[in-house]
Amino acid sequence: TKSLRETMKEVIPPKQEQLKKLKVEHGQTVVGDVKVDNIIGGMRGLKAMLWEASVLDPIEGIRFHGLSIPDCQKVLPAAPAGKEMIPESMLWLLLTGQVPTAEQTKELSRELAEKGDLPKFVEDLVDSFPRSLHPMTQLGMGVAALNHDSQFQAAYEKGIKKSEYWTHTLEDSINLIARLPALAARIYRNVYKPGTELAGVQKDLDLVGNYSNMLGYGHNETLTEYLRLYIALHGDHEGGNASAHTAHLVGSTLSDPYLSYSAALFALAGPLHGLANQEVLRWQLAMQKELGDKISQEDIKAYLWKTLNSGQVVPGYGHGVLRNPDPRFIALQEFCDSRSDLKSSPIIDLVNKTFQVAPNVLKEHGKTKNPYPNVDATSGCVLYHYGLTEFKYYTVIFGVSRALGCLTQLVWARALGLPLERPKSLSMDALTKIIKQ
Ligand code: FAM
Repeated sequence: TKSLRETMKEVIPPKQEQLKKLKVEHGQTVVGDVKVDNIIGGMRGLKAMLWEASVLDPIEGIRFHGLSIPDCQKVLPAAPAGKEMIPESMLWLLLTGQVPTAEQTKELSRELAEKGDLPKFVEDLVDSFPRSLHPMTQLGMGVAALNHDSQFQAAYEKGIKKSEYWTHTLEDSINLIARLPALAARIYRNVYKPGTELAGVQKDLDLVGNYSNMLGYGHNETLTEYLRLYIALHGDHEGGNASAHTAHLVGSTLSDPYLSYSAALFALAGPLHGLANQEVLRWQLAMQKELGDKISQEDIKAYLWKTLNSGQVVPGYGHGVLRNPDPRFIALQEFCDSRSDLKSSPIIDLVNKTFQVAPNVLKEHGKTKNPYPNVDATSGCVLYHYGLTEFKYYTVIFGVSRALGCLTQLVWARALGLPLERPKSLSMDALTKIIKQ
């Protein structure tokens, strides 16, 4: 069977040809207009970025190299004793556009475990942070510090050909993904369980098997399986979202993958993006506390209106692109439905009940373009159910996941020789001048 590197060497030349052809034959073809609304509206809907691994359809949701989430759940290999697709098989798909075999997936798991230990100075750095420093700040700083060992940076300093950039970018990306569980678990231990022992990386476990074990949940196979699904599902969501776009922008300066992904993590840390999952749980628990045990649809409706009337957003609802319930939300709901303990969990029940009411309330409210749940409407609840109740940590798990897509695109950006990103900005006066012309 072919290795990941051999597969990449095969799939890159046809893509380079495709890009060359696009440039030569269609370089001047118009694919859309730029409206003033796009410029002042956060560039919504503007087709202005190349992103190979996934495309987001407003109705169908995300597709990874053409495969929908249910497709991926059918074909992507699971952990040896598990059923859910694992991040390794998703990473292989994102990078190569091909579905890996069980053997290829296992080999990637083995490689990641082999490379999973943190350098001592990063352990010391993370241990020196105050416990009160937000876990996302710690993660971003830890990832940036890992660039001490960047192969790309070392090779660039020595002087390498542009055509070789991608190989070093790939090595850095694999090393970074391998080290994320140990880094993220160390942050969890330091902040929430200080003084307890931290398990080491086990060479025979898959990436999330190790992560769950280091978090102290290795004994809980359902939670470990959930984390596998969650981390595989969140791996990529097109290029325009804030974290992916940040990684791409920073990477386009030829910053190494560690620095690029560190920057992406700080975008993920914003409440309108990755921090939403912590907000959802806080909000649902406050609802539970206020409304008590027997909550009716009318109660939920009134609570939703109270949130909206106080000028706040309903966390976990709405999306920059999606205009339907997020298929990632559906996949996580199905996971819960298939396990009796989760099905009867009060917090998961409340998420379900909210889903039955919220879209109509949001439609009536009339502001959001998408009244349906996004993935964050449910993602934290299973963690909460199994005792991983530290909300502030949830975005870190998202951050372990999103590395798959952001780093894949960095490899492709280097393989395709994409240039420095540099859009044109305008002042309002300059814009007005153009309008008057
Ligand atoms: N509750 C109340 N109002 C909402 C809303 C919600 N869930 N979602 C959007 N709106 C409002 C929005 O604030 C805006 O109001 P103003 O015109 O007064 O500024 C209006 O509806 C139009 O917004 P939109 O075009 O529908 O959404 P955007 O593309 O601007 O924003 C989100 C998208 C996700 C930031 C937005 O829907 C939101 O704030 N949702 C709640 C937070 C959340 O769940 N974020 C998670 C996103 C997730 F996918 C992720 O990145 N992890």
